[in-house]
Formats: sequence, structure tokens, C-alpha cells
Amino acid sequence: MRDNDKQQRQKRILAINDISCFGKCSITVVMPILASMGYECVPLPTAILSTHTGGFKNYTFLDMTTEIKKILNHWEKEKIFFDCVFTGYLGNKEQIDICISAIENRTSAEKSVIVDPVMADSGKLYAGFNPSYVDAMKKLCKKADIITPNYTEACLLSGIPYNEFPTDEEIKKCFKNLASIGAKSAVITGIKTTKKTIKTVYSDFSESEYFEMSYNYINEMLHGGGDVFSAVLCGKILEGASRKQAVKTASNFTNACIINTKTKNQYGLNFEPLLRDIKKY
Ligand code: PXL
Repeated sequence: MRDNDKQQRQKRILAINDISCFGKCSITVVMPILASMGYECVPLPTAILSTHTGGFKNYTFLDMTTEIKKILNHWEKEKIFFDCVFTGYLGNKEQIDICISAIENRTSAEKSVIVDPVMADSGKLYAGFNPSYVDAMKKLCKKADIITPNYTEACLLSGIPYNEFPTDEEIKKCFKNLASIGAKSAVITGIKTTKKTIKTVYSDFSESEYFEMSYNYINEMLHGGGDVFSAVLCGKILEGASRKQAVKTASNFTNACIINTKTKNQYGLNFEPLLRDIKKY
């Protein structure tokens, strides 16, 4: 039943993302975080890789497009519905349409949709993505209650040139253009303001809802921070927290994980030991 027993039932999240077996990102980050926040998190794996694609050579990549269509067909027959669709790394443009169909057909009436448009960082698209994928991603962003691009992804989606140290005017322009692609709100992560500071900015595109959080920039190679951030944000939004509180908790938790990570490489954030205290952030 679609909306049965809404008060008592544990919320069920559909996480559409890849399984990078090694490297702590995507589903291997999203599932433990959302489970520790009390949710049922159901994976729909877009691809299975030996590692993520950043900083490793010769990784394996199994495209799961055919299989995820079959999985969704089975769920349709079983009448399985979700309270939230949370999308991350998608293997190709067809999977963008599959996500849109899942949002339209496999959700409860009061659904939350969180889109992390994973495709780029540090001014560059990740391996395997091209400008036509960026265009297709705009269609998915239009379906979202909130999108969580890093600054590179926000520039690509909003069509403004990437600047490593953007001015406040550039950031505002970026939000203005994101509004025009049809997303309801956005939180842009990883905006470097100086060599020492990095900030996260949220807006629902109105003048009144615009706030930011700044941190010391730890200038080292670290992967999976965006996935930790968006998973915590997703959990807080489903909990009914205000957007300000959700962004604050997600930013503070991610920053604490970064500080807790002693190996500064592509092996991901040391987030697991902090999960039991996630409520404190
Ligand atoms: O964390 C983002 C991400 C997710 N999935 C894969 C990736 C990356 C970033 O490089 O390669 C496969």
C-alpha cells in the first residue's frame, strides 16, 4: 500500500549509486550512514567497480543498466515504494531516465528527492562523462527537492566558467542559473574562498534563504567527502530538520571525518568511528 501507516513505519530510502568496492564512496558510504541514522536504505547499483575512478589505474567497471531495469520491474510487481529517492553516481545517460522513472513511479505521495549530480571535481569532468551527460543531468535536477553539487558540478550545470577561487558575485550567479534549470534548492559544497578556507552555501533561490558555513581547507587528496555530506543531509531532511540544521550537521560531520582521516589519499574518509555520535553534529 502506497501511504499506509506513515507515522509508525521506518522511512525507506532508494539509493541509486554505484558500488565502488574499494575506496569508500557511493553506496559503501551512503548505506552505513543512513542505517546509523535509523533508515532502511535500499541500494540500486548503477555500476560495480573495483575502486572509484579517481586516482586508481585499471579499475574494473561493470555497467548495471540492464539489471537495474529488471530490478525495478520486479519492485513494480511487488508494489514496493520509497519515501525518498537519493541519486549519486550514474553510469550513463540512460540511467538518468531510469532515475526519473523511479522518482515518478516508485515513491510515496510525500516523497523527498535528493540529487547529488556526481560527475566532476576540481574543474574537470570525471573519466567517462561528457557535456551531453551534463545536459541530461539537468533533467534529473529538475525533479529534485535539493541538489548537492560540488562547485565544479554547479558551474557545469549553471553554464558558468569554473574559477578555483570564485567571488561572491560568481557564486550568486551560479545559484541564479541553477534556479533556472528548475531545481527547488541547492547546496554547493567545496567552494574555495582562499587557499585556507572552503565553504558550503545553501539557497532555495530566494533572497532570504541563503546561508553558508566555512571551514579550514585541508589541502590534501581525499575522496568520498561529497558522498558523506549528501548522505547525512539526506538523513537530516527525512528527519524533518530545517534546511539550515541539515546543512550544518552534514557540513560539521563531514569536516570532523576529514579531520579524523590520517591517510590523505584516495582511500576515503575515516567516517565509521564517528557514526555512533552522528546525533551530536
Ligand atoms: O565519490 C564520487 C564518486 C562516486 N563513484 C565513482 C567515482 C566517484 C569519484 O571519483 O569515481 C565511481
